Amino acid sequence: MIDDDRKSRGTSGGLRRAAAALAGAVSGFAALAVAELVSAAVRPEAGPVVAVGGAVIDRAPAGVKDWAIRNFGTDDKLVLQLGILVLLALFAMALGIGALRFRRAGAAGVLVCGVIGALAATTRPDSRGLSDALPALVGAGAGAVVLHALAGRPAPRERAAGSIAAGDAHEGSVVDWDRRGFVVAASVAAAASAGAGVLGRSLNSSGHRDAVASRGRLVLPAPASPAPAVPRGAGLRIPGVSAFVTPNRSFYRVDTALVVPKVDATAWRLRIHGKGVRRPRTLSFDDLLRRELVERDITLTCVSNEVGGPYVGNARWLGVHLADLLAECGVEPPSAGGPADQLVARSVDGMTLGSPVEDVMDGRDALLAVGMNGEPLPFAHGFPVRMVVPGLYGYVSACKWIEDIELTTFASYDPYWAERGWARQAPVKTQSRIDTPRPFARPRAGTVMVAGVAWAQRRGIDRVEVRVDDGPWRRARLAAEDSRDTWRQWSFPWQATKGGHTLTVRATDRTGSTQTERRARTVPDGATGWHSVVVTVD
Ligand SMILES: Nc1nc2c(c(=O)[nH]1)N[C@H]1C(S)=C(S)[C@@H](COP(=O)(O)O)O[C@H]1N2
Ligand SMILES: [Mo]
Repeated sequence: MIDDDRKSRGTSGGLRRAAAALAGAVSGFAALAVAELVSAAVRPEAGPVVAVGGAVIDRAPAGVKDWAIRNFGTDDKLVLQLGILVLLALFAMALGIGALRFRRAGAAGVLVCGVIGALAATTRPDSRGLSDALPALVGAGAGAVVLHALAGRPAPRERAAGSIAAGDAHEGSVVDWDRRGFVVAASVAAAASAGAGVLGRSLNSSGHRDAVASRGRLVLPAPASPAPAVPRGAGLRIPGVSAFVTPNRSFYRVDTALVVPKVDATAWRLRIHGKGVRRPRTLSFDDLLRRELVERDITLTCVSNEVGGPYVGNARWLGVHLADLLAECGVEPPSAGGPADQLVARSVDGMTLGSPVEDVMDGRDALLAVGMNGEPLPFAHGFPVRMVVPGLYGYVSACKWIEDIELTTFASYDPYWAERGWARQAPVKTQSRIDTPRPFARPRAGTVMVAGVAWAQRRGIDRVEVRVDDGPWRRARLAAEDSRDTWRQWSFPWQATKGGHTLTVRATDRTGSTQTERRARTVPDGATGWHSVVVTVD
């Protein structure tokens, strides 16, 4: 009898705690759903998960971006958002259990979360002010009300009726709480939240309708200066080698945007101003399209690309020469006496990237690009306009969703990544990569094609060499060169013998300098070292 009694007591206490955790989870869900709905009225980027995620990214020191990219690749943002949701869910459940004892404290805890979300939203670089605090605050208010209401439910019914002395109604008491009332209230709250969340989601995406329509309508003008045809033989027909032109859908993506900005091209403006800009200008998208368009093949590389890594791609860009536009605004490079040595590009999401004015104006094809591989820029790659500067890593040049160009100096302003420990100036380093065979492949003995890509934008690739184990360096066959600013494919027919082997590659650029063997991390200005692949020949 005693045992039975204990058992029923334990079960009832466990059930109450489970119900309380559920109440917490439902109130957290309600808070997020209402926040989503309010963010549709304010702007999607002010939603608390996006804002907190963005704030985490902003505050992550040098190396953390790298670590995230290394471990999660392009899924890093998904992982971050899921992490925030899991933490929130756990915290909400803990608040629910806490509310069993201290009903007000539970609700207060939800409000504290709201304040954190509001602070994150209003301190993001793209914040539009106090209105950005609304989604988190209103959401938390709704969550607090739901928790307060639900936390009253698992109370013993008899206590309210006064039939049991207060002292007996402690947790674990065998008296039953109002289960049905709780289940009904929790279900209603969850269903209402789901409704609010779905409505918020759909409003948020329809807010992007104008942007999507402006991209859909866009017909890119023909270039006045088309890209020279890619020479025959620039792309080797060797299975496993990266395509010479990287298709847009497989082009790597690296940015801090948790929500891809969707900009309406018809409302887009670009402002050019700052030190030494004698004739500041603001351009519309049509202003840009009316200019002479050039088309160029340019290989873009991320500073976070490890030796052998995937963050490099080659595309055919369509755009206007940035140097011409700057010259029209009266900008002169430092070598001609101009006072500004740094060009800071700012995106609609508040990202800042700084390039040397000298590089942008030295005659290279520094572009304000509107097209990528024959179509308007995809949203993820910067629609409607982005910068592309051959020879500079993306983080110091390739501003996506650009809306502002300010001429300034390196001494007076640090853009986003420079503030986080990355180099202020970062030309692309000469690199090469083995695409095939893949690491740990098991090719058959005989002729095995070793092949891959090498790049040294602005300088061009002069030579690629391959070494088997500790043998001599031997020249690989170079595919035809498209331009100095594009990567170059190479191949090496290897007479493979049975056993384990290490294949290593190195490139030499046209300045005569050979890719260094010295291993360097990606922070602060790009990885160095030789790429090697270990295979077992059967
Ligand atoms: N607005 C914005 N532009 C940005 C970034 C960013 O985070 N935000 N990342 C830069 C970095 S680090 C790189 S390598 C390139 C990558 O361009 P992609 O995503 O089109 O490949 O974009 C650059 N432009
Ligand atoms: Mo990058």
